[in-house]
Amino acid sequence: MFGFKKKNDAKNPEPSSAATVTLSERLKRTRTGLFGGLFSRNKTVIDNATLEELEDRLLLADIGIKTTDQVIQLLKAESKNNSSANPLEQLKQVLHPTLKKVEKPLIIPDIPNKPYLILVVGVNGVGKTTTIGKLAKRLQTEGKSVMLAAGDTFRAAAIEQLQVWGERNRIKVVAQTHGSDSGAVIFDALKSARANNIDVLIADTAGRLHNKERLMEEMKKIHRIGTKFDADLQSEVLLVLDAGTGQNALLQAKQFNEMIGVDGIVLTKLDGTAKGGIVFSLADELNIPIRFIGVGEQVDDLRPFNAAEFIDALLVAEE
Ligand SMILES: Nc1nc2c(ncn2[C@@H]2O[C@H](COP(=O)(O)OP(=O)(O)OP(=O)(O)O)[C@@H](O)[C@H]2O)c(=O)[nH]1
Ligand SMILES: [Mg+2]
Repeated sequence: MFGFKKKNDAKNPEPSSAATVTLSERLKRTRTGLFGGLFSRNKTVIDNATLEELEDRLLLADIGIKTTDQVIQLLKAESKNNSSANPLEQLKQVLHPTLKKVEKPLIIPDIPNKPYLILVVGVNGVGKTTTIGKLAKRLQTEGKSVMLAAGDTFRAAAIEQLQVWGERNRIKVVAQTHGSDSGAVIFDALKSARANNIDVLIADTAGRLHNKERLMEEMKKIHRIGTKFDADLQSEVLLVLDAGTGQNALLQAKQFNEMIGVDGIVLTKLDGTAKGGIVFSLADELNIPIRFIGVGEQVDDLRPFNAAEFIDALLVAEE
């Protein structure tokens, strides 16, 4: 009904390269944790026992109480109204609207006052710098010129880590020394990007400072840099969240959103966790666009978030 594509991942041999690995394989832990053993191909009705089991699993996968209740209620109503429908399809249809409303891809506008600034924020270790590397490559592939700003001046190896991604993608990285003012680095990079007519400047930021309050203060300061440089500068605050941290990710999203306003989310490490259900909580509670998902450490492992594809990858009928 929503154009869900058929996936036959169960029959495929273990693929080797990122391009050939289906999303369903990458989401295996979340998928089996959520729905494994529940929906066989010949199942025609969702009975009460299945509903109870499903409810437990949705909660365990960090889908959140609110979304879980909604799903269970809707599913009960659906199965009453249309008992001959395929339960798997019913569940897909119930889950789809929640994710669809946050399916809003990152589109870089064609603007005269370049660069478009992407400020990448998030707590330490969530995958900011890696996401920047992947995103830079993706934007280059789309024909955009890209520059990076090494705004994480706090962690010792952060600048070098970004420079490695810069070399890999052959793009300039504007950096100063460890410990220098992060806002000044980003301001410098904005000047350089404008002088060189660069389409997109992606700025890395620190995930850890002396304490959480300092981090938020620093984020607010950095956030003002863009408008200080140019009051009409167009930008995106991109929050990176580690799916494996479950409900903590939701909490971080709320904090960053209150503090500086978040335009888009990248949910990383969905390949290594059973807590991928957090995507539903995020969508339901915050309604912030989910731009990308991270499903691995390689450069091609950043995928635009697509609700139907995501649900399709999670709900695969078993023999
Ligand atoms: N499996 C997997 N690993 C990822 C993904 N994204 C990032 N990582 C890994 O997570 C680790 C931390 O990534 P970084 O990019 O350094 O995280 P960060 O947010 O910049 O960390 P700080 O600079 O310390 O704040 C690295 O080992 C990455 O390779 C992903 O989607 N899947
Ligand atoms: Mg980093």
